[in-house]
Amino acid sequence: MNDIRNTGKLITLEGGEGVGKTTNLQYITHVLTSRGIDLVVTREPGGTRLAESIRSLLLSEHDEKISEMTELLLIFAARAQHLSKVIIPALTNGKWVVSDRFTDATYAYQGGGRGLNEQTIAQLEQIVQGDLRPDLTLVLDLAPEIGLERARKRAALDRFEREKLEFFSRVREAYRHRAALEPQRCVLVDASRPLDEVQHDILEALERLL
Ligand code: T5A
Repeated sequence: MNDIRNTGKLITLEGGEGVGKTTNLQYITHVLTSRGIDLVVTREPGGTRLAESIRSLLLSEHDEKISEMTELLLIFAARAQHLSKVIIPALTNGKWVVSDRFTDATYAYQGGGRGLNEQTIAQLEQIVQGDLRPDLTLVLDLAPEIGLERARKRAALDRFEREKLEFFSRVREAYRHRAALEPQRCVLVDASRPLDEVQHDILEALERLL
């Protein structure tokens, strides 16, 4: 699917809870727009009205437990909608897309966290995305204890954030594993440092892409 692109690039921002994705998304937007890049900023799960409804379903508590496979399929259903309505049209028109989370989150949360088979995720990735992969993925790395503390201070916890610490340790390991597997695409950023140091690394990665 990479041949659908004109000149647009896909940048994704990843990491566990409260690592600073939203904060740094604003910084990335500022850097790219100040270079005159036409940009679409979006998020997963979500990014379209229908996909945002799936997000609400995924993040809220229900009296019936959502099975791991249901969760996985809902995430890819939201992604299919997001790709067809937002990401692919933007890239085709030469725009850059910056997404707060994408498929690495599925490998980290549903694969690492929930223990679903990586091959199953890879199959769904191929079905839903074809060959489309991000051009750059910034993986913000932080001990889950610190990230959860930051998230707790900010807002009420959602269905994922109520998971146990071991779940988030597995998520972190899965992210680190993916970053190590694909060093050309992924940049692992130590997010435990002050924001200006984190953003220094982000800027370097963006400069390389520019
Ligand atoms: N999900 C998603 C899956 O399970 N599978 C998938 O495939 C996908 C796509 C979505 C949930 O869905 C799950 C994972 C998630 O649980 P989300 O809203 O994207 O949720 O993710 P959250 O991690 O919940 O996002 P948050 O908004 O909680 O965290 P952020 O955006 O990483 O953190 P941010 O920027 O809000 O920062 C948190 C606080 O820390 C401060 C900020 O000021 C803020 O107060 N901060 C720093 N403080 C000190 N030093 C720094 N360097 C700091 N950086 C930020």
